[in-house]
Amino acid sequence: MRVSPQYETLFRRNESNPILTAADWPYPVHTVFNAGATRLRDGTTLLLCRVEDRRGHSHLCAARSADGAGGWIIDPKPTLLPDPEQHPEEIWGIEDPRITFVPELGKYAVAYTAFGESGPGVSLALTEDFVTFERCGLVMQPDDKDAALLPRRINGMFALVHRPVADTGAHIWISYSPDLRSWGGHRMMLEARRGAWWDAGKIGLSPPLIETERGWLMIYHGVRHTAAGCLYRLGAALFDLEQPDRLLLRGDEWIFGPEAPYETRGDVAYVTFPCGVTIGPDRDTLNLYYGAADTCIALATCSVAELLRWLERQGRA
Ligand code: BMA
Repeated sequence: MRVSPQYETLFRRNESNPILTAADWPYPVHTVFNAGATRLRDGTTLLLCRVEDRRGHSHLCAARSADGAGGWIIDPKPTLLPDPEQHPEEIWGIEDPRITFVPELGKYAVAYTAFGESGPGVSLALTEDFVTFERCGLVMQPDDKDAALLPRRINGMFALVHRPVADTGAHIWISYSPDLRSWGGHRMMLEARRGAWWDAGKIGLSPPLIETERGWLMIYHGVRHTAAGCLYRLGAALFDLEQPDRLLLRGDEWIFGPEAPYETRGDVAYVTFPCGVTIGPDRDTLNLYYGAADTCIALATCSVAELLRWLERQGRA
C-alpha cells in the first residue's frame, strides 16, 4: 500500500474540544474565546477567558480546572470588567489577555487589549489571586495589541512583547521598562513576511514566550487575507535568551490552523487564536488554549522538545 506523505503533526486536539463554550457560563454571555492561561501554585489550571456579551463588548472571566481539560469551575460573575470611568481607553471592552507569572513581584501580570475610541491598545494589570487587580493602565497606545510580559528582567529591565500597527505592516516588537509604567528601548523582534506567505502582512504574538534551554520559544499567529475572509494560523520562532530581539530560528511553514468544525464555523470562521499555554508537570507537554472561530475555547497539546527539533530541522534565522 502506498502511503501519501503528510506534514508532521505537532499538535493534537483534545478529544473533548471545544472544552468551554457560552453554554457552560453561569450568566448570560454570547461567546467565550481567546483565553489567557496559567498553572497556579496548587497545580490548578486557570483560564482568564474573553467573554463577549450581546452588546459586542468583552470582559474577562476566570475558569479553573484540576486537570486543565474538564470539570471547569467558572466565576459566577465577571472577574475583570472594563472600567471606562477611570480608563476611557476601555469603553468598548477588554480582550485577549495573556498571563505571565513574575517571580520577582510574586504576582501575575495580565496584558490585555483595551478597546476604546482611538482603537485597540495594550493595558497591564497585576494580580496575586485573580480576584483583585491593580491596574497599570494603558502601556502601549493604539493601534497595538497581542502583548505579553516576560517572566523576568532582561539586562535589568522588564520586557513586553507587543504588536503595533504601522503603514509598513503589523510586526512583533519588544519594549523595555524599569517599572512597568515607562517604556522604551523598542526593537522589532519578528517581521511579517510579504507576498504569498501564510504570515504575510500581519503577525502577532499568540501566548506569552516560553523559556527553554535553547531560547525563548514564540508561537505567533499569521493572518492570510483571502477573498473569503481571513485565515488565522500559527507558526513558531526561537529567540536568544539574553537578547530576545535576536532571532535564532523561524519556521517557514505554519504548524497549526483551522480544520475542525468548531474552528471553521462560528462568529469569525477559520480562526485559531491562542492567548495561553501551560507546561505539564513533565516539563515538556505544552497545553495550548485557543479561541476557535471567536466562539469557543479549545485545547491542543504538543511536546516542547518536538517543536524545538522541528524548528532546528526546518527553521532558519
Ligand atoms: C484579531 C483579534 C482577536 C480575534 C481575531 C479574529 O484581530 O481581535 O481577538 O480573535 O482578530 O477575529
